[in-house]
Amino acid sequence: MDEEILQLLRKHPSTFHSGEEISRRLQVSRTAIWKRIRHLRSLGYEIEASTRAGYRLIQSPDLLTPSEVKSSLKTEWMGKVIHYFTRLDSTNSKAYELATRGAEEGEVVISESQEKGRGRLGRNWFSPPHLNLYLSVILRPKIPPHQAPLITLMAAVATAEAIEENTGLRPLIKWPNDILLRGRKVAGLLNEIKSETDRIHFVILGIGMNLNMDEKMFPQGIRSLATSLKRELGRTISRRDLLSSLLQKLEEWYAVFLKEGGEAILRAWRSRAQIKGKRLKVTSFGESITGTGVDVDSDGALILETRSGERKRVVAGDIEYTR
Ligand code: BTX
Repeated sequence: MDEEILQLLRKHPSTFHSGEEISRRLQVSRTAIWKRIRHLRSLGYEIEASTRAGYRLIQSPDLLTPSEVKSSLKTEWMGKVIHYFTRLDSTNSKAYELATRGAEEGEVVISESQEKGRGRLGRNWFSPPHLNLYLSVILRPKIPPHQAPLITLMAAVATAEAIEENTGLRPLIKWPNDILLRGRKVAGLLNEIKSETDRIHFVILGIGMNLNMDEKMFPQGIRSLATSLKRELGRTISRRDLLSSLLQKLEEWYAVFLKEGGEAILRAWRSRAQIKGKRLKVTSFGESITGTGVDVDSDGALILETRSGERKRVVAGDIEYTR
């Protein structure tokens, strides 16, 4: 019911809507409406109440509720269904569960906080409430499973562009999934896939982005490695606006990928990534190799050349720039 009340109030933001009108439209008592208004106020909505005139929406908080997000979302299909939570273990786990039960392409899981936000390889993603973005998008691409890593590269490009559009900052990408500002991680991607040998059932595109965390809010262990948009810009960024841009960029780049294939994605990715000619140390499945970055191949795997001139192909792992 909260969503319906907000929709009504939002339609004509400067005018009052009488309690009677709202209760007639939603077919509940005026007392029930008053209770919901009180609840909405407790969430940060500023709603003026006048005994004679009724209710009027003055200001919305920066929440990521479906009605808040949809009021600024310009996508055609992505994010039309939003599963919203104030707290979850992990948006990826929830999206995986929903996709297994038949959730459709473009459905999005958003949480204000995560208790067990996940990074890759069993690592954690620090996810305190109301400051950042934590979301997972369900995709059902009709591509062979070996091309799935390209979806990660596609999402990295979309994430970097959404940041740039909202802040003017120019994020770089570190293979395969880190989004960096001044060498520090501002966003990370965790993609999970359910597939058979020749077909993908679904991909869960998990994105975590630091927006409004101050430096002192980061745990000691990652303070020097991580950053937030606020830390870089010195001002607060609207989570709703950034989320809207992000979903829009994802929708656009996904369409490019499906229509034009991986090459278009790789071109955009290469212009933001620092691979070619860089000295790299790659750790993959417990083994480390050092060499010079050559490129990423058409499946999104990293190619590097070792000192002896041998070319190695790495499909998953972490890189460190050694010089
Ligand atoms: P990753 O394994 O590349 O990065 C995880 C590492 O990054 C951690 O070990 C830590 O050093 C550092 N780190 C942890 N939290 C943060 C943070 N908030 N900002 C910067 N650095 C951090 C990257 O994995 C993939 C992260 C995806 C997170 C999203 S959030 C929505 C979705 N749901 C979910 O559970 N995970 C994804």
